[in-house]
Amino acid sequence: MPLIETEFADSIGTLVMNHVEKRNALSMELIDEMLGAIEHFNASGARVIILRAPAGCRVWSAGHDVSELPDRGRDPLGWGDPLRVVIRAIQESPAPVIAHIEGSVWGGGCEVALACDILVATTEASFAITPAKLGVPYNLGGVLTLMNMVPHPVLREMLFTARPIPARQAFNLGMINAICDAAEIDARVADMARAIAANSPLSIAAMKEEIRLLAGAHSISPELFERVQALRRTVYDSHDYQEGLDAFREKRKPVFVGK
Ligand code: KGJ
Repeated sequence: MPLIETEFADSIGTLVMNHVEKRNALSMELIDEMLGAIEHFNASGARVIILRAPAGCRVWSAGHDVSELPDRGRDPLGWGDPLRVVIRAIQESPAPVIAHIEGSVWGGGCEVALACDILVATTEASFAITPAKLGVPYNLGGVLTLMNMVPHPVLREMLFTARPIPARQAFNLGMINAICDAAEIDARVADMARAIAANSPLSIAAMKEEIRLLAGAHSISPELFERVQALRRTVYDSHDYQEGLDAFREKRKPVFVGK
């Protein structure tokens, strides 16, 4: 059974993440299907891509599939990790990607949403960034996606408390473009998609790429990069990282000791 549904009409590609039993946890299998759909939309000349969950979903995405995170001793969010790959596919697609968000959004799911070009959410939606609940050292590219979208004091609060913020707060902070009732969201997103699809795709693709390149234009010395990687390595080598994974798998609260 496929884990996604797709539709392509009027130059608008719609990708529905549809693994509701696992709350759209971003497993390799789900991400492989998402990548195939994005490639197909790009090759078919899609002018807009809509990324969504099924109507009425309580969880938009539960984030990285925790069962696929490696045990202690290996970087859980390296360059080839499926979450990193799908984030790049969204950011590098020439077509603007609209996140159509119903339900709660967690961890890597939150980064996927925030990597989209435009976010429209229902008033019931919420956003939580939860690596600190698992003991995961988030990677530099991921932190950059978040820093480009969330005011830094709010980002620190979200990262350090791992608590969800409601869609209305995200809207007031400018993290998302629009909020509306669930009954209206399809029409709001369709209206936005049609407006984009009617404009010049070449102009839009160039501007999207310019924004991506400029927003990522931070230079970092090899020494600093190696220092950050060493910091992260200390985290994923730790007892606490393994404890976070074990606790999730055993459905219990983790006990972190700071080692
Ligand atoms: N990974 C793997 N499996 C998951 C995940 C996940 N992230 N989330 C949910 N599942 C699985 C559960 O293990 C259940 O499997 C099923 O989905 C339904 O979940 O026991 P099974 O049926 O085999 P559950 O918890 O019964 O559903 P709800 O009670 O509706 O709760 C939904 C929640 C999304 C609130 C809850 O599942 C949850 O807290 N999930 C984890 C959310 C999270 O912290 N995700 C961040 C993962 N980390 C990251 O993305 C990253 C990048 N990081 O750096 O940490």
